[in-house]
Amino acid sequence: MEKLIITAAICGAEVMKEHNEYVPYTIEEIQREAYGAYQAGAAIIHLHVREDDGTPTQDKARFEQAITAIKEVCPDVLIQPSTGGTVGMSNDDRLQPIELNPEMCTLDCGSVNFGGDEVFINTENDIKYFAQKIYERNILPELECFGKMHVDQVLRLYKKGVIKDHLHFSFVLGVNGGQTGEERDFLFLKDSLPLNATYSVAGIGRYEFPLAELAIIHGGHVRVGLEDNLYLDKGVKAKGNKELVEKVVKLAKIHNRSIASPSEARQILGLKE
Ligand code: KMH
Ligand code: ZN
Repeated sequence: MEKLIITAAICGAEVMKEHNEYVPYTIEEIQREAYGAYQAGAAIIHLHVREDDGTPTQDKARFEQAITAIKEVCPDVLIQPSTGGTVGMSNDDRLQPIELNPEMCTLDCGSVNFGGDEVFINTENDIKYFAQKIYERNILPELECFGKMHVDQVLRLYKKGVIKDHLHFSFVLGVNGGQTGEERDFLFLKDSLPLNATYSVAGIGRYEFPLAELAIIHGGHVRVGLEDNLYLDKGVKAKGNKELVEKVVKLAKIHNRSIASPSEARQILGLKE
């Protein structure tokens, strides 16, 4: 089986220090959390950034500062800025970090309710616009799908040539308003993919580790981090992203799956060194 790529979603845009004190806001905190995750075995850092008071931002300069700080301590790690930002941001605001020409970034492949009145909007035309801007710069998009209909949307756009090889999906399951993260959901999604695609699974909240284990067993890849889940165990808050990545590494050992270095992750994803 392919080596396991671990992505650490270290920051997010919605979770706050009130939820877990280790959620990073400042550049120094982002650097600390990225380094801890990398030391534990993460090959990819899925990156959101904040103002010092925790306000989410897609400001290009702030991303540049964060990426520079991360590269100082883990020069080879793959950095995957979010183009999702947070609910309510404009498309061009969300797209700012791609101007830094990262190797990867996210591409959100459909709309989803986020609870209450919040809708994370990604219309078909939005997806086309993001795809055009991302491919123009030769960036590999991670195709974020919050449910099966988003996977179907990607496959339709793939047939039309809007979305291109290499297809690397991220199933984000268990969002309040999205598809749940039970085993049957996972199997349904992974079995819907073309054979040449790769995928990673991000389970929200209590789904994080059960889905990580399923992905490990079935040859997929895994995303964990404070963006998705604040707890190491039931009732026990994680003391940072490092602990969450360490737990995945332990699960991988149990199932005899080796961990991909950033360089091996690049090979698996078809990225140039
Ligand atoms: N914060 C969510 C609204 C992404 O990074 O591309 C969107 C998100 C997805 O986190
Ligand atoms: Zn994100």
